[in-house]
Amino acid sequence: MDYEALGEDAATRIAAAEGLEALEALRIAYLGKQGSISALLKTLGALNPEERQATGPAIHALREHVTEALATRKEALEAAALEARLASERIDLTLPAPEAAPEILRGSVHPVSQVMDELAEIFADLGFAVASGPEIEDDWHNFTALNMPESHPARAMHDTFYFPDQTEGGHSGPGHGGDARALVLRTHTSPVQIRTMLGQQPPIRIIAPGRTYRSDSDATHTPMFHQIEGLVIDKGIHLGHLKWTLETFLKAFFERDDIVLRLRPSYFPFTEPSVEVDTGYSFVDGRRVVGGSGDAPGHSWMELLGSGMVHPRVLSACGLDPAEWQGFAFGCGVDRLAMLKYGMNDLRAFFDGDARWLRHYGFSALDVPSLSAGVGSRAGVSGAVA
Ligand code: 2NL
Repeated sequence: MDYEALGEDAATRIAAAEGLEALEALRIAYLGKQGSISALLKTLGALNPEERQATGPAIHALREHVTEALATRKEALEAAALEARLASERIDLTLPAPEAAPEILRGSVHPVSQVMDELAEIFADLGFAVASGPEIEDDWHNFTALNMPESHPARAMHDTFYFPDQTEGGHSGPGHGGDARALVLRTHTSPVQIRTMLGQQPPIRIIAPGRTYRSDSDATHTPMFHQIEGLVIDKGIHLGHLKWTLETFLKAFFERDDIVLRLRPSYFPFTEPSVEVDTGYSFVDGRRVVGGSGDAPGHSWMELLGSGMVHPRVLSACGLDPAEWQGFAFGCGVDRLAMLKYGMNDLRAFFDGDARWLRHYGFSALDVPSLSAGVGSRAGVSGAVA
């Protein structure tokens, strides 16, 4: 028998198989239990050793040839099927979603992004630029320049995520602070302000919104959260400027004229004096609503942000003469501002990526915050996409 011709014939049929099902039928016909090649292999057992030596290798080569042809064709058919699927399931993201598009096709702006845009708009009106910097910081910019030298107790309060040691003979990790090159995930956006002071001459007016990280996780803390800090450096700056700026900012943000602030003495390593800023609020329909004096009937005070006059040591670390330049700084959680304004009660849901939550609390991308139109979304406190 001409096994080679048999093999060629089989290979031709296999290469012409139109689909995976047809291919499988051919595999069974040749190599299945009742297959023609399987039958040939079975005849080998009945042969004497000489005959087996003569025909065995040819039959085995035939099986090899057919097995290989099957594998090659299978790969080609599968690749073609994938190509077809990719082509048919492609979504053209450049097309606008039609009015009746399924909800899932319509994106929305996350409340954190919305609030950051609102803050940028409010502070732009006050002459502040938006500054940004790396989320992976070195120990010097995150701590040392902010008057938190090695072994400063406030370092421990930050629950820092340290990177594994990068340098030979260097060290990093809790208890090894002070190596200026050690890398951390920034615990606040203050290093952005440090970098700004080092990089440009005063007067400086900036806000630094962005992601920050602390090794902390419970109902009110997520390992990643968002902060906004503000910094003003100029001549003759005092606490009065700080209070006016914060009051103006909060009135614009909450879109209310009756915001009342209470400044309490506090402590931060990077400010002196340091003040904690409280605002009055009351409960309306079971929701915390900012406004009024915390001393008014039915009202209380809640802490909203931390601030103070920039510590002379921080100015010096950034090459500024404290006798010539003064400034104020403040810091506050963006996630918390969003919760207060738009009424969410669980911080963790912010970062679950649940599309239903995003549909409920998200904002239309076309609804850009502007002071003239009202800095909040037109969707207002309901926060829903229009
Ligand atoms: C808070 C308190 C604060 C600052 C942040 C700051 C930055 C520089 C110099 C001085 Cl470069 N201060 N930032 C000042 C006081 C308070 O944040 O409770 N944040 C969530």
